[in-house]
Amino acid sequence: MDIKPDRYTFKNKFEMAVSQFCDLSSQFQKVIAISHNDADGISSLHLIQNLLYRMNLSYDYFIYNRSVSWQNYLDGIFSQRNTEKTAFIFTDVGSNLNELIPIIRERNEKFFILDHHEVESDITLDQHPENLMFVNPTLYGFDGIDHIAGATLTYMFAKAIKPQIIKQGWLAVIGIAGDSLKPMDQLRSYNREIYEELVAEDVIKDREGLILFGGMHNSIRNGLRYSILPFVKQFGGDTSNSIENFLTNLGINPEKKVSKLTESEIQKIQEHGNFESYGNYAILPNKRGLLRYAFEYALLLNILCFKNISAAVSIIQLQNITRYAKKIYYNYISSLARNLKIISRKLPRFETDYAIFIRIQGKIPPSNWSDTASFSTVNELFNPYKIILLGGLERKSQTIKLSIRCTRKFLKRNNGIGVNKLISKIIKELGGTGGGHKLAGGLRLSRASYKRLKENIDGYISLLLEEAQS
Ligand SMILES: [Mn+2]
Repeated sequence: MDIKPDRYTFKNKFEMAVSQFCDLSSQFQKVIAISHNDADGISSLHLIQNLLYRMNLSYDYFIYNRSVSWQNYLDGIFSQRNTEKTAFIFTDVGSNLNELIPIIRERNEKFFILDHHEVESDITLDQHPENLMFVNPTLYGFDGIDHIAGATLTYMFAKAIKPQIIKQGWLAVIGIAGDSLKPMDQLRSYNREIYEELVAEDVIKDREGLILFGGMHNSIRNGLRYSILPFVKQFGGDTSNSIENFLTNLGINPEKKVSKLTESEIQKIQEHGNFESYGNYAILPNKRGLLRYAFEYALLLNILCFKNISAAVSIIQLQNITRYAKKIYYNYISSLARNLKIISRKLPRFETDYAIFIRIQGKIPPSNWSDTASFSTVNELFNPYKIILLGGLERKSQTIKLSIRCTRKFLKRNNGIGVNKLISKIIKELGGTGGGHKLAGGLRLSRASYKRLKENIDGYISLLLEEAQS
């Protein structure tokens, strides 16, 4: 599974893409940027827009949310002129080459794909069509989360063409924060290198302290209440006075900002609150309020991408948060903290050697199932060596709807068998619909199949493990 990244070969391909884009740019009459609908994607898009503006190229942009096939999506964008004077740049999307290559082969436009998602294709690089430049570091052994975010790759590309892009490097840090969900001291490889470069150039500031992601901009009282990374079991989602009392007893003003706490206050909070959460976080000096904090900014963008995509695209240009966005942010974060509290304390579960089933129907609204599942795994609220299946009966369809998650620890222990492989196996054995990637996915099943799944899940996983070994 673990291969050492091949920097040299990756760098070669990367530089080829840069020089090809530069060489051809004088022939481009229009560039169409397509990016992913999340914080990393929106940051990548904004970096590309900055680059194209500096190159005096005219451009359009589109956001792809994977709800339709690439064929359907691009049919709506392609122009009849079909000319090599148009270029497409995909950022943070575009690695589904099984779908994309047959489409690109039929076109005359030039395609540049800069992505860090796992490649879905059996087509080897030397079989790529000539009008495609495909740059994806995961092909060379890099990890698409820890080593290089989509916005990191986009930043490197844009900066190689226009060095002044460094001033926009804060966008890459938002992409990293949104995709990695980790304190900045845990960054590796290119993510780490560009982060250090941006700190050295004063584009961003690196701070060390108590990490309560989701509430870094807030008072310590709200920080403990709304933090979703870590979710602090004793305080998260709490609406009583217990956080105030806890802090006052320690001699700490509950209204003090998380970022202003002293070392000794931080120590006391961790010791008496029974949690450990210390590390580095990024500050964006040109922004105000919540937007100064890279993680919270990224979280806000991720939320807005689902609620209101144009608000997401516009807030990347703003210095300060809007009232509208603030309201959405607090609604989201307070319900997520409440849901994590519910799920970590009360709910009945059915546990096997490999899996934990949790019924949350009636306790948590179905629209929140997916995020609750994700953050419960990231926070390791359950045994990280088991797959989590969270959900219940959906009334209108009378089917069982499940959000399925696993951790990297699970993948590592089980030979790379993760959520997507399990889902395919279940569908093959029991029917149903669904899909996903290694760490996360969703599935719909009949009630009868769900019952059989609970009985047979360990058998399915054992079979997958045997197949992986042979
Ligand atoms: Mn990404």
